[in-house]
Amino acid sequence: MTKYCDYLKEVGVNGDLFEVLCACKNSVKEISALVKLGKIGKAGTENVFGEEQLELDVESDEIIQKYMKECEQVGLIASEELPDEIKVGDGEYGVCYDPLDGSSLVDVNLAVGTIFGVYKTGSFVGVKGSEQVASVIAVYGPRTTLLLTTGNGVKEFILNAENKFEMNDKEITVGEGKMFAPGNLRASAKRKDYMDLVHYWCDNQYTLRYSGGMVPDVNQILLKGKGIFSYPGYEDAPNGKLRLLFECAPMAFLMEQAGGAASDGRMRILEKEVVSLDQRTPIYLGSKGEVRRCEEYLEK
Ligand code: P6P
Repeated sequence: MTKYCDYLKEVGVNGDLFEVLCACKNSVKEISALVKLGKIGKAGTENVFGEEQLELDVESDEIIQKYMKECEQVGLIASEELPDEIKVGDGEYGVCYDPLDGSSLVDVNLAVGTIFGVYKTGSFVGVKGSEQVASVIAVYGPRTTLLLTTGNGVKEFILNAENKFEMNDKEITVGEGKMFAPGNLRASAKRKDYMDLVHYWCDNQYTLRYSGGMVPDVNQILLKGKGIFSYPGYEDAPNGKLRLLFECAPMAFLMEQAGGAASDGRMRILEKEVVSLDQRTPIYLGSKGEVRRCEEYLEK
């Protein structure tokens, strides 16, 4: 079985980027153990979005910060849990991350994840998702897995009994199929266009697969090779809830590398410029046909 580091070398990822992606991988191993055994209480603090932080949010962020600061190839980090980007060294790589997306699902024992976007940049403000050189998501479920792209397609790695990530040889591509993950369903009460789209999926007997955790929900679409994840905005939150830099751009890179698509309803997620770290965006992510359907129904 091919190990994570061996795969990176096989696809020509070596030197500085290799070290950065090993730092991401090593932080995931520690967070995996934390999720299984860590405390699930409240931290008594809020993140920059005004969301109450759990101890797991803070501790998983601290784990990633530790590995990024130890990696001399990383010069800049930005975390969904921190107010600003932080210069951590002279490295040429910037790593933005959501340390534990969906952390509130841990106390009901549902899967959660970590999201990394890797850029060669001196600031995240002004970048576009298309400038990412790598994207990694980790899923903490019955197993701990990684999905990685460096622009050479998408590969899954599974944490084994020896605490090593082994590659799954399965080809990861996304085509058409009847599976939907309709986020922000409450918006359909105020948006007839979203209600009409949900009715289309229901009338055509699509299989509902929505957990409330973006990482496992999108991971499922990638591994099942079909489906659509939607999270529109509505009057209370015109751009929705999901963050362009920390969630949507890394997911969009993975989805496009698997042959799918990612749109805000009008344009590619990867073409959207990051104007602020806390920028939100509607997102429609999945097979090309389903993303096109969302664009036709929703963002006229
Ligand atoms: P809602 C988790 O809090 C998250 O950021 C994503 O992982 C998930 O897709 C979304 O929010 C869920 O939002 O509105 O369904 O609670």
